[in-house]
Amino acid sequence: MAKSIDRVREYFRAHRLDIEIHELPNSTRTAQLAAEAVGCELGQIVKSLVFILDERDTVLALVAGDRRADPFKIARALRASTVRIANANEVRARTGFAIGGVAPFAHTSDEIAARLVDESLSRFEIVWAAAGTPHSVFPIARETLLRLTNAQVADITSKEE
Ligand code: 5CA
Repeated sequence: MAKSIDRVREYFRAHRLDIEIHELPNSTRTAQLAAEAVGCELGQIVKSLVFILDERDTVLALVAGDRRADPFKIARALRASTVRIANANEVRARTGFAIGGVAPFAHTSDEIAARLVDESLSRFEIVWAAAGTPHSVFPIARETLLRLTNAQVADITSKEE
């Protein structure tokens, strides 16, 4: 199977996107580390978080680095009864990426039931997301991220981290 960063590269090629992946010597496995590594605001880092809906469906939540995803708000947005964060094995099985490097797209499974975007990301024109590894990120216009993921913008976060 292709290396996870190569899946992201291939995704950009397939979508004719001129986006540069930044491979960094320092870890970018958390939003804080990623923000420090690229010198952007913490909120500009997009966390690609995997949730399990009603113990069955996969939900991808794209959340600003300075916010905390709220499972109750995610459940409300999707009219689901239970939503919980996926564990490390589930994240890998459902996206093909390991925690700390989950990209917002180029997943190995296309069985994602819903994609939600934190409305607070509208603060930024350019955001940064993980490129498949805990040492790589890429900048992308928020509008482009919304178009590519076809995600629904919603209030899905609670208090700031
Ligand atoms: N590369 C960075 C910035 S894009 C990144 O991937 N950040 S992240 O926030 O999307 O990935 C870390 C997230 O993984 C944490 O916010 C947390 O929600 C989740 N996480 C970390 N450890 C675990 C774990 N053991 N089980 C489940 N989720 C975890």
